Amino acid sequence: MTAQTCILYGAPVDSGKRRRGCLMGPDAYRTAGLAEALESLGHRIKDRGNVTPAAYEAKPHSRLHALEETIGWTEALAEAAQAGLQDGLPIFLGGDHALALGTVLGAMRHAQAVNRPLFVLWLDAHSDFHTPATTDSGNLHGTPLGYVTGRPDFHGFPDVHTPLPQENIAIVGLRSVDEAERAALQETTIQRVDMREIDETGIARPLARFLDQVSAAGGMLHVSLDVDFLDPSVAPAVGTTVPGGATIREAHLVMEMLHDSGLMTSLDLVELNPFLDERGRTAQLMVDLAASALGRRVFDRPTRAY
Ligand code: B3U
Ligand code: MN
Ligand code: MN
Repeated sequence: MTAQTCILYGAPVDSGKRRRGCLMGPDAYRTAGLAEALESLGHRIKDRGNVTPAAYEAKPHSRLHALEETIGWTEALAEAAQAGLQDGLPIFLGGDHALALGTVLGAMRHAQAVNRPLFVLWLDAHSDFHTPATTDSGNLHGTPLGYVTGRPDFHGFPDVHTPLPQENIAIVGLRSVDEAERAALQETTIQRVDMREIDETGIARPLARFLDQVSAAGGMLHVSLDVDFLDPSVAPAVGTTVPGGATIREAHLVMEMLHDSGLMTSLDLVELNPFLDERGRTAQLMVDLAASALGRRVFDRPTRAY
Protein backbone atom coordinates (compact mmCIF):
# COMPACT_ATOMS: atom_id res chain seq x y z
CA MET A 1 0.00 0.00 0.00
CA THR A 2 1.28 3.45 -0.82
CA ALA A 3 1.57 5.76 2.15
CA GLN A 4 -0.24 9.04 1.69
CA THR A 5 -0.05 12.40 3.39
CA CYS A 6 -3.55 12.88 4.77
CA ILE A 7 -4.37 16.46 5.59
CA LEU A 8 -7.22 16.86 8.03
CA TYR A 9 -9.31 20.01 8.01
CA GLY A 10 -12.10 20.52 10.53
CA ALA A 11 -15.04 22.15 8.75
CA PRO A 12 -17.61 22.88 11.49
CA VAL A 13 -20.17 24.19 9.01
CA ASP A 14 -23.65 24.36 10.53
CA SER A 15 -25.18 26.98 8.24
CA GLY A 16 -26.53 24.67 5.53
CA LYS A 17 -29.75 23.83 7.36
CA ARG A 18 -31.72 24.83 10.45
CA ARG A 19 -31.17 21.91 12.83
CA ARG A 20 -27.98 22.59 14.72
CA GLY A 21 -25.22 20.22 15.78
CA CYS A 22 -22.96 19.47 12.80
CA LEU A 23 -20.50 22.03 14.17
CA MET A 24 -19.52 19.36 16.70
CA GLY A 25 -18.54 16.95 13.91
CA PRO A 26 -14.80 17.69 13.76
CA ASP A 27 -14.45 17.14 17.53
CA ALA A 28 -16.36 13.86 17.26
CA TYR A 29 -14.09 12.55 14.48
CA ARG A 30 -10.99 13.52 16.42
CA THR A 31 -12.40 11.93 19.58
CA ALA A 32 -13.27 8.75 17.66
CA GLY A 33 -9.61 8.51 16.62
CA LEU A 34 -9.56 9.32 12.92
CA ALA A 35 -5.93 10.46 12.90
CA GLU A 36 -4.78 7.43 14.89
CA ALA A 37 -6.71 5.03 12.62
CA LEU A 38 -5.11 6.44 9.48
CA GLU A 39 -1.68 6.62 11.10
CA SER A 40 -1.86 2.94 12.02
CA LEU A 41 -2.31 2.21 8.31
CA GLY A 42 1.07 3.78 7.63
CA HIS A 43 -0.07 7.22 6.45
CA ARG A 44 1.39 10.57 7.46
CA ILE A 45 -1.22 12.77 9.12
CA LYS A 46 -1.27 16.54 9.28
CA ASP A 47 -4.16 18.03 11.23
CA ARG A 48 -4.47 21.65 10.18
CA GLY A 49 -7.15 22.36 12.78
CA ASN A 50 -10.48 23.94 11.99
CA VAL A 51 -11.20 26.25 9.06
CA THR A 52 -13.14 29.43 9.83
CA PRO A 53 -15.47 31.20 7.39
CA ALA A 54 -14.36 34.33 5.53
CA ALA A 55 -15.79 37.50 7.05
CA TYR A 56 -19.50 37.96 6.37
CA GLU A 57 -22.36 40.17 7.41
CA ALA A 58 -25.57 38.31 8.12
CA LYS A 59 -28.73 39.82 6.66
CA PRO A 60 -32.27 38.63 7.27
CA HIS A 61 -33.67 36.57 4.40
CA SER A 62 -37.14 35.29 4.10
CA ARG A 63 -36.24 32.17 2.13
CA LEU A 64 -32.58 31.22 2.29
CA HIS A 65 -31.13 30.19 5.63
CA ALA A 66 -27.74 31.72 6.61
CA LEU A 67 -26.81 32.70 3.06
CA GLU A 68 -23.92 35.05 3.90
CA GLU A 69 -22.34 32.65 6.37
CA THR A 70 -22.49 29.86 3.79
CA ILE A 71 -20.81 32.12 1.24
CA GLY A 72 -18.08 32.84 3.82
CA TRP A 73 -17.54 29.11 4.32
CA THR A 74 -17.47 28.51 0.58
CA GLU A 75 -14.67 31.02 0.08
CA ALA A 76 -12.58 29.71 2.99
CA LEU A 77 -13.06 26.02 2.21
CA ALA A 78 -12.28 26.44 -1.49
CA GLU A 79 -8.92 27.89 -0.45
CA ALA A 80 -8.33 25.12 2.09
CA ALA A 81 -9.12 22.44 -0.50
CA GLN A 82 -6.78 23.98 -3.03
CA ALA A 83 -3.98 24.24 -0.48
CA GLY A 84 -4.59 20.71 0.81
CA LEU A 85 -4.51 19.18 -2.67
CA GLN A 86 -1.10 20.70 -3.27
CA ASP A 87 0.28 18.93 -0.21
CA GLY A 88 -1.55 15.60 -0.08
CA LEU A 89 -4.99 14.08 0.30
CA PRO A 90 -7.26 16.51 2.11
CA ILE A 91 -9.98 15.05 4.33
CA PHE A 92 -12.72 17.45 5.46
CA LEU A 93 -14.31 16.68 8.80
CA GLY A 94 -17.79 18.20 8.54
CA GLY A 95 -19.92 19.98 9.12
CA ASP A 96 -23.04 19.79 7.01
CA HIS A 97 -23.05 19.25 3.25
CA ALA A 98 -22.94 22.98 2.49
CA LEU A 99 -19.19 22.59 3.07
CA ALA A 100 -18.97 20.88 -0.32
CA LEU A 101 -19.86 24.13 -2.09
CA GLY A 102 -16.32 25.12 -1.09
CA THR A 103 -14.40 21.85 -1.13
CA VAL A 104 -15.54 20.85 -4.61
CA LEU A 105 -14.91 24.37 -5.92
CA GLY A 106 -11.36 24.21 -4.53
CA ALA A 107 -10.83 20.76 -6.06
CA MET A 108 -12.06 22.13 -9.41
CA ARG A 109 -9.57 25.00 -9.25
CA HIS A 110 -6.75 22.62 -8.37
CA ALA A 111 -7.63 20.16 -11.13
CA GLN A 112 -7.71 22.97 -13.63
CA ALA A 113 -4.30 24.24 -12.47
CA VAL A 114 -2.72 20.80 -12.93
CA ASN A 115 -4.67 20.22 -16.14
CA ARG A 116 -6.51 17.07 -15.09
CA PRO A 117 -10.23 16.33 -15.22
CA LEU A 118 -12.07 16.22 -11.89
CA PHE A 119 -14.71 13.61 -11.07
CA VAL A 120 -17.06 13.65 -8.09
CA LEU A 121 -18.59 10.67 -6.30
CA TRP A 122 -21.57 11.80 -4.20
CA LEU A 123 -22.65 9.16 -1.66
CA ASP A 124 -25.99 10.46 -0.42
CA ALA A 125 -29.71 9.73 0.00
CA HIS A 126 -30.33 13.14 -1.58
CA SER A 127 -29.24 14.62 -4.87
CA ASP A 128 -28.32 18.09 -3.47
CA PHE A 129 -28.99 19.53 -6.94
CA HIS A 130 -31.12 22.53 -5.93
CA THR A 131 -30.35 26.15 -6.70
CA PRO A 132 -31.14 29.02 -4.30
CA ALA A 133 -34.19 29.61 -6.51
CA THR A 134 -35.56 26.04 -6.50
CA THR A 135 -35.01 24.98 -2.88
CA ASP A 136 -38.27 24.71 -0.93
CA SER A 137 -36.56 24.34 2.43
CA GLY A 138 -34.15 27.28 1.92
CA ASN A 139 -31.40 24.97 3.24
CA LEU A 140 -28.24 25.44 1.20
CA HIS A 141 -26.85 21.98 2.06
CA GLY A 142 -29.24 20.83 -0.66
CA THR A 143 -27.43 22.85 -3.37
CA PRO A 144 -23.73 21.95 -3.82
CA LEU A 145 -24.12 19.83 -6.96
CA GLY A 146 -26.28 22.55 -8.48
CA TYR A 147 -23.56 25.09 -7.74
CA VAL A 148 -20.53 23.24 -9.09
CA THR A 149 -22.33 22.25 -12.30
CA GLY A 150 -23.00 25.90 -13.03
CA ARG A 151 -26.74 26.11 -12.33
CA PRO A 152 -28.04 29.72 -12.03
CA ASP A 153 -28.98 31.97 -9.10
CA PHE A 154 -25.98 31.48 -6.80
CA HIS A 155 -25.74 35.24 -6.30
CA GLY A 156 -22.90 36.33 -4.02
CA PHE A 157 -21.03 32.99 -4.20
CA PRO A 158 -17.60 32.80 -5.83
CA ASP A 159 -17.92 32.48 -9.61
CA VAL A 160 -17.77 28.95 -10.98
CA HIS A 161 -15.70 29.79 -14.02
CA THR A 162 -15.61 26.35 -15.61
CA PRO A 163 -18.50 24.20 -14.38
CA LEU A 164 -17.90 20.56 -13.53
CA PRO A 165 -19.02 18.44 -16.52
CA GLN A 166 -22.22 16.59 -15.63
CA GLU A 167 -20.89 13.28 -16.91
CA ASN A 168 -18.05 13.48 -14.37
CA ILE A 169 -20.49 13.12 -11.46
CA ALA A 170 -22.04 9.98 -9.98
CA ILE A 171 -24.61 10.15 -7.18
CA VAL A 172 -24.97 6.83 -5.38
CA GLY A 173 -27.56 5.91 -2.74
CA LEU A 174 -30.45 8.08 -3.94
CA ARG A 175 -33.85 7.70 -2.31
CA SER A 176 -35.05 11.24 -1.55
CA VAL A 177 -35.17 13.63 -4.50
CA ASP A 178 -37.41 16.71 -4.60
CA GLU A 179 -39.60 17.24 -7.67
CA ALA A 180 -37.65 20.28 -8.90
CA GLU A 181 -34.39 18.35 -8.56
CA ARG A 182 -35.80 15.30 -10.31
CA ALA A 183 -36.98 17.33 -13.28
CA ALA A 184 -33.63 19.13 -13.56
CA LEU A 185 -31.55 15.96 -13.05
CA GLN A 186 -33.39 14.14 -15.78
CA GLU A 187 -32.14 16.74 -18.24
CA THR A 188 -28.53 16.01 -17.27
CA THR A 189 -25.96 13.29 -17.86
CA ILE A 190 -25.19 13.04 -14.14
CA GLN A 191 -24.98 9.35 -13.27
CA ARG A 192 -27.72 8.48 -10.79
CA VAL A 193 -27.58 5.24 -8.86
CA ASP A 194 -30.67 4.87 -6.70
CA MET A 195 -31.35 2.24 -4.04
CA ARG A 196 -33.38 0.23 -6.52
CA GLU A 197 -30.38 -0.16 -8.79
CA ILE A 198 -28.22 -1.09 -5.80
CA ASP A 199 -30.77 -3.73 -4.80
CA GLU A 200 -30.97 -5.08 -8.33
CA THR A 201 -27.30 -5.18 -9.31
CA GLY A 202 -25.37 -4.72 -6.08
CA ILE A 203 -23.36 -1.61 -5.36
CA ALA A 204 -20.07 -2.84 -6.84
CA ARG A 205 -21.17 -2.87 -10.45
CA PRO A 206 -22.26 0.77 -10.90
CA LEU A 207 -19.31 1.93 -8.80
CA ALA A 208 -16.80 -0.06 -10.85
CA ARG A 209 -18.31 1.42 -14.02
CA PHE A 210 -17.73 4.94 -12.69
CA LEU A 211 -14.22 4.21 -11.40
CA ASP A 212 -13.27 2.79 -14.80
CA GLN A 213 -14.38 6.06 -16.35
CA VAL A 214 -12.28 8.11 -13.90
CA SER A 215 -9.28 5.88 -14.50
CA ALA A 216 -9.57 5.98 -18.30
CA ALA A 217 -9.64 9.78 -18.19
CA GLY A 218 -6.64 10.05 -15.84
CA GLY A 219 -8.95 11.96 -13.52
CA MET A 220 -8.81 13.20 -9.96
CA LEU A 221 -11.65 12.01 -7.73
CA HIS A 222 -13.36 13.95 -4.98
CA VAL A 223 -15.55 11.77 -2.74
CA SER A 224 -18.32 13.33 -0.67
CA LEU A 225 -19.75 10.94 1.93
CA ASP A 226 -23.02 12.06 3.54
CA VAL A 227 -23.92 10.17 6.73
CA ASP A 228 -27.44 9.69 5.34
CA PHE A 229 -26.03 7.50 2.54
CA LEU A 230 -26.15 4.91 5.32
CA ASP A 231 -29.33 3.48 6.73
CA PRO A 232 -30.40 5.41 9.85
CA SER A 233 -30.59 2.15 11.83
CA VAL A 234 -26.79 1.96 11.69
CA ALA A 235 -26.03 5.70 11.41
CA PRO A 236 -28.54 7.59 13.55
CA ALA A 237 -26.50 10.81 13.99
CA VAL A 238 -28.01 12.77 11.13
CA GLY A 239 -30.74 15.39 10.91
CA THR A 240 -32.35 14.15 7.72
CA THR A 241 -32.87 10.42 8.21
CA VAL A 242 -34.19 8.54 5.20
CA PRO A 243 -34.94 4.84 5.72
CA GLY A 244 -33.75 2.25 3.24
CA GLY A 245 -30.11 3.33 3.01
CA ALA A 246 -26.83 1.53 2.46
CA THR A 247 -25.76 -1.17 4.87
CA ILE A 248 -22.47 -1.11 6.76
CA ARG A 249 -21.25 -3.82 4.39
CA GLU A 250 -22.19 -1.93 1.23
CA ALA A 251 -20.53 1.24 2.55
CA HIS A 252 -17.30 -0.59 3.43
CA LEU A 253 -17.25 -2.23 0.01
CA VAL A 254 -17.50 1.20 -1.64
CA MET A 255 -14.60 2.43 0.49
CA GLU A 256 -12.49 -0.67 -0.18
CA MET A 257 -13.06 -0.37 -3.92
CA LEU A 258 -12.08 3.30 -3.73
CA HIS A 259 -8.87 2.32 -2.01
CA ASP A 260 -8.08 -0.44 -4.49
CA SER A 261 -8.66 1.96 -7.38
CA GLY A 262 -6.06 4.38 -6.05
CA LEU A 263 -8.14 7.18 -7.55
CA MET A 264 -9.47 9.17 -4.58
CA THR A 265 -7.71 12.52 -4.22
CA SER A 266 -9.94 14.28 -1.64
CA LEU A 267 -12.69 13.30 0.79
CA ASP A 268 -15.56 15.01 2.64
CA LEU A 269 -17.19 13.42 5.68
CA VAL A 270 -20.45 15.34 6.06
CA GLU A 271 -23.72 15.70 7.99
CA LEU A 272 -22.58 13.96 11.18
CA ASN A 273 -24.60 15.53 14.00
CA PRO A 274 -23.02 14.24 17.23
CA PHE A 275 -25.91 15.72 19.23
CA LEU A 276 -28.10 12.99 17.73
CA ASP A 277 -25.63 10.11 18.06
CA GLU A 278 -25.91 7.01 20.24
CA ARG A 279 -22.74 6.49 22.28
CA GLY A 280 -20.62 7.72 19.35
CA ARG A 281 -21.52 4.84 17.07
CA THR A 282 -22.08 6.95 13.93
CA ALA A 283 -18.83 8.87 14.42
CA GLN A 284 -17.03 5.56 14.90
CA LEU A 285 -18.60 4.06 11.79
CA MET A 286 -17.57 7.08 9.70
CA VAL A 287 -14.00 6.76 11.02
CA ASP A 288 -14.01 3.05 10.15
CA LEU A 289 -15.26 3.86 6.64
CA ALA A 290 -12.51 6.45 6.17
CA ALA A 291 -10.01 3.82 7.30
CA SER A 292 -11.34 1.38 4.70
CA ALA A 293 -10.96 4.06 2.04
CA LEU A 294 -7.35 4.49 3.11
CA GLY A 295 -6.48 0.81 3.04
CA ARG A 296 -7.77 -1.01 6.12
CA ARG A 297 -8.69 -4.58 5.19
CA VAL A 298 -9.04 -8.02 6.70
CA PHE A 299 -6.83 -9.80 4.16
CA ASP A 300 -4.83 -8.64 1.20
CA ARG A 301 -6.26 -9.91 -2.03
CA PRO A 302 -5.42 -9.54 -5.67
CA THR A 303 -7.26 -6.69 -7.35
CA ARG A 304 -10.05 -8.01 -9.52
CA ALA A 305 -12.62 -6.72 -11.92
CA TYR A 306 -16.21 -6.53 -10.67
N1 B3U B 1 -33.85 18.06 -0.79
C1 B3U B 1 -34.24 18.58 0.52
C2 B3U B 1 -33.72 17.69 1.62
C3 B3U B 1 -32.27 17.56 1.80
C4 B3U B 1 -31.23 17.74 0.94
N2 B3U B 1 -30.12 17.43 1.58
C5 B3U B 1 -30.46 17.06 2.75
N3 B3U B 1 -31.74 17.14 2.91
N4 B3U B 1 -29.63 16.60 3.72
C6 B3U B 1 -33.77 20.03 0.67
O1 B3U B 1 -34.02 20.60 1.73
O2 B3U B 1 -33.18 20.58 -0.25
MN1 MN C 1 -26.03 15.69 1.19
MN1 MN D 1 -28.24 13.67 2.36
